[in-house]
Amino acid sequence: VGRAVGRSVITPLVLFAFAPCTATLAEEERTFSTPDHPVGEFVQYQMDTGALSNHSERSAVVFAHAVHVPDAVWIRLYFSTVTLDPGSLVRMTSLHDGEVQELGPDGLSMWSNSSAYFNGDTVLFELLAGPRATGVRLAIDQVAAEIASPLPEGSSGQCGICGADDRTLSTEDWACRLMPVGCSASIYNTESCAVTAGHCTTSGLVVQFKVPASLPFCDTVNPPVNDQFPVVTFQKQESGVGKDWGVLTIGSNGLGERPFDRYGVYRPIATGPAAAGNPAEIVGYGVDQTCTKSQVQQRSPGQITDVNSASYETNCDVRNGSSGSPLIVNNRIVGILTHCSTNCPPNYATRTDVGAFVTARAAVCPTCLGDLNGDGKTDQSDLGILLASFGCTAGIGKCPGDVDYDGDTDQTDLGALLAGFGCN
Ligand SMILES: [Ca+2]
Ligand SMILES: [Ca+2]
Ligand SMILES: [Ca+2]
Repeated sequence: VGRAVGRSVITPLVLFAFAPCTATLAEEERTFSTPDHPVGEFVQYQMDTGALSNHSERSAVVFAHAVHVPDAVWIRLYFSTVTLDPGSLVRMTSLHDGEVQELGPDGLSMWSNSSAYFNGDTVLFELLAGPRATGVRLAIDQVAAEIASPLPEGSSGQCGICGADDRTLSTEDWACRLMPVGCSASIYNTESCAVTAGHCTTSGLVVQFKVPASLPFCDTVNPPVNDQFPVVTFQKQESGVGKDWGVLTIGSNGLGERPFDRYGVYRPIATGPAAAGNPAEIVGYGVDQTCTKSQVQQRSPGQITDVNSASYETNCDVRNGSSGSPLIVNNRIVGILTHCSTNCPPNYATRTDVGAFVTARAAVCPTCLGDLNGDGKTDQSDLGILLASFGCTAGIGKCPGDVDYDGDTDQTDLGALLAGFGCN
C-alpha cells in the first residue's frame, strides 16, 4: 500500500464566481431586482493524487491530504479529475466538527464531482482504493470557501421589506437553502422534487435543510452532511416577472435518503389560483440585519395584494436570499418569489399554474397520485401506509396517509389512492 503525502498550492483571492444577478428594470418609479445572495468564493487549489494502486486484498487509504484554506469558515471541494473503480471512494472529514462524507464514483457523479459544504477551514481528504484497484486518481482544481465576513443587510426600506420587517425564525423541514446561489427552494412532493426561481437554477447546486444559525459576523454555517443533498437535474425559465421558475430533482444523502424520505414532509403545489386578499406567507432564507438570522430560515406573513396573469403580488417581506421561496396560501404553494421592489409592496412571485411551469414539473418529475412513500409507484405498500393512518386528524404534514394533504387521512384520501393505484 502506497501512502502519498499531498502537495498543494493555494492561491487565495480570485473570482467572485457568482455575480449577483440584479437585472434592474424601471417601471414607473419602482425598481425591481432578483433577491438572490450568492455565498462564498472560489479559491484556486491544486491537488492531484496521481494514479495510485492498492496491491492488497482489502480497501486501503492510498492518499491523504488536509485541504486547508486560511480564514475559511467553510469549504466545498470541486474535483477536476475523477478516475475511480466501483470499489474505491473518497472520504472527506471536517476537522472542525468531524462531519464525514464518503463518495464513490456514482456518488461523485450525483454530486457533480463536488462535495457537501464542510464547516471550518480544514477538510481531511482521503482516497480509499478498493481491493486490487489500479490507476485510481483524483484531482482538485478549486475549492469554494467563505472567507470574508458579509455585512449585515435587510433593514426596512431595502428591496423587499414592506414597512416593518415582520419575518420570524421558523423550522420547516420542506423549505431548504440553495447553495451556492444563495436562494430558497421547497420540496413539493413525495418524490422530493423542488421548486425555486429560474434565476437560482444552474448546475452543481446543493440544497440544505435544518440550517443552523449564522455566525455573529453573518457567515453562513452548514448543517450536517446528511442534511445536504445534491440537485441532479433541472428545467428552468429565467425571463423576468412571471417567467422565472425552476424545477429540480434531488439526489440522496450518505444514508441513501432523499429529503422526503428523511423528513417526511413537503408542501404541495396548489390546485387552483389564489385571490387578492388571501392571507399568505413566504418561507425562505433571506439576509437579515441580525447576523445570526441571516440566510437562516424565516417565515414572513402577509397577503396576496394583486393577481396578474402570470404572477402574484404580495406584501410578505423578503430580502436577498429569498429568491425561489414559496408563496404559500392554505398550506399550498401558489407562487415562487422572484423579484422584490424598492417601494414595497409589491414583491412578485411567478404563479405555479403558469403553463410552461406546469409542463416542466410534469416532465422533470412525473408523479403517481397516491405514492405515499415516494418510490415512484402507487401500490400495496402505499395502501398499507394509508390504512395504518386511517382516521388520523393530526394536521398538515402529520398524517402519513394524507394523499390530498389537507391534514387528515379519510375516505377522500383512500379514493384518491385507489384512483392512482397501479401507477408506476
Ligand atoms: Ca412587513
Ligand atoms: Ca409508493
Ligand atoms: Ca386528507
